[in-house]
This record gives sequence, C-alpha cells and structure tokens, in this order.
Amino acid sequence: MNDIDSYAAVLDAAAHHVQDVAQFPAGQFDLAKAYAIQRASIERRVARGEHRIGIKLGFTSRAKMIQMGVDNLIWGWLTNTMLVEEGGVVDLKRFIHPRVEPEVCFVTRRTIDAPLTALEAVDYLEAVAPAMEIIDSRYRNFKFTLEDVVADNCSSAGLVVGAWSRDFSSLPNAGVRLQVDGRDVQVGSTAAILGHPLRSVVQASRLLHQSGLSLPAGSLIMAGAATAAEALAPAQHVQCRIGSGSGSLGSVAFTTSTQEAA
Ligand code: OOG
Ligand code: MG
Repeated sequence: MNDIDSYAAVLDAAAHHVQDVAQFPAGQFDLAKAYAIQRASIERRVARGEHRIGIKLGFTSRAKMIQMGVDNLIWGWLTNTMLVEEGGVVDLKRFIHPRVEPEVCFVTRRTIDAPLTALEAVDYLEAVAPAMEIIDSRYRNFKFTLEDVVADNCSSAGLVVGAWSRDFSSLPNAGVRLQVDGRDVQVGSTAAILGHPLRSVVQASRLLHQSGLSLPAGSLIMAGAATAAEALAPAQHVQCRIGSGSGSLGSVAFTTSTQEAA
C-alpha cells in the first residue's frame, strides 16, 4: 500500500465507521497530494457501491473561511449516499459532529469539460435550488489545515436539496436565512458566495480542468455556504430559505433524529 492510499484508508474508515481521527502531523502532504488522497478515498466509496452525483465547493465565502481559519477555495465529491430527502429525518448516528450550512445547489445540463466564463456558465446549468449541506469533519474537534480538509473530501457528509427552478435572476443577492426550530441562527446573502453564486460554477469548471476531469450532465454543484455553519443537535427542525417574495428560490428543510450523533 502506498502512502496516499494509507491516508485515504484512514479517512475513509473514519467516515464509514463514524469515528473521528487525530489530525495528521503537520507538513506530511501538500495540496496536490491531498487531492490525490481525496480521490483515493472516493474510490473506496465507489468500490463499496456508491456513485458520484456531483461536486461541492468549499470556502467560497469569507464567513466560512473565518470560521474555519482557512483561506483558499477547495472542492470535493458528493455521492448518492450523502443525499437526504427534502423534509426528511436526518439520522444523527451517521455523523461524528455534524454541522449544517445554507447553500445553493445547481444541476448541470451539459458536460463541463473546459473552463467557463460567468456568461457561459448559465448555459451549462439546468436549474438551481435552495440547499443545505451537512458537513462532518473526520478530524477530532473539526480541526484541520487546508491540506487535511481537502484529503478528507472537504468534510462532505450530507446534502438536502429543495425544489428546482430556472430562476437564475434572483441568485446574485438573495437573502439567506438558516433557521432552527423557527429561529434565525444564521442570516446572510447569496452575494457572500464569491460575490455571485454562478462564480462557483466558473471556479468549479477551472478546478476540474486543472485536475484533468470533466463533470457529466446531470451533476450537482454545491456552491459553498453563504454563512458560517451551525452544529446540529437532536430533534431540531432545520430550514433554509433563500430570497423572499418574487425573488425567492424557496426553502428546504429537514428534521434531526431524536438520537444523538455518534
Ligand atoms: C469544510 C467544508 C467547507 C463550505 O461550504 O464552505 C464547505 C469545512 O468547513 O469543514 O463546505
Ligand atoms: Mg459547504
């Protein structure tokens, strides 16, 4: 076993068995190697029967960079087992120390196989939806460096996607409200996502191209959280609303199980 695969094995086992791991000693791998570890860990999921459904971007907002002490855009893979049904119950036992964050999700209608401009990006998209991501770092206490979190597939653990629309016009500056049991816990704007969530698609196209990868039509792209993330607790009703009135993308919700996280 080479060492890329041994890091991947550790992180994949942590996710699979819902058991945190110590952060790796500093400086053991650079960013390129971190992405190689990420890729090897996804291969392990695929070998267990999961399949890729798209990608997610991370640290596209200042709020997230500040919360996690990291200052570079990252990306990771989404797989089918991460999908949570809209309005459904999220079983906290599947997670180590889950957090939720408000996002915007795109679905593509054409293969993305070259770097796109912002003007071109819309042509590659089928629809947009309000969404929430559930992140769950495999590292103890959610502590990591940029390289660590990339190797850990950017803390990807779950996502909930609301109703699709083609209303791209309300995207640039829509209000974002994350509510728990009817109370606002995070409030922001879609403008916090790289100034405009479509820029996440542009960045995704560049990052994929740099890695020599393409993204098939029908893939999801999670644009990155507009606000800081919130820790999840048992028996919560969690809702994310994007926009209001005629400029609304709508809302998306889930409930957490009465059982605590692992
Ligand atoms: C890393 C994932 C960041 C986002 O939307 O910015 C992310 C983390 O915060 O654990 O998903
Ligand atoms: Mg996210």
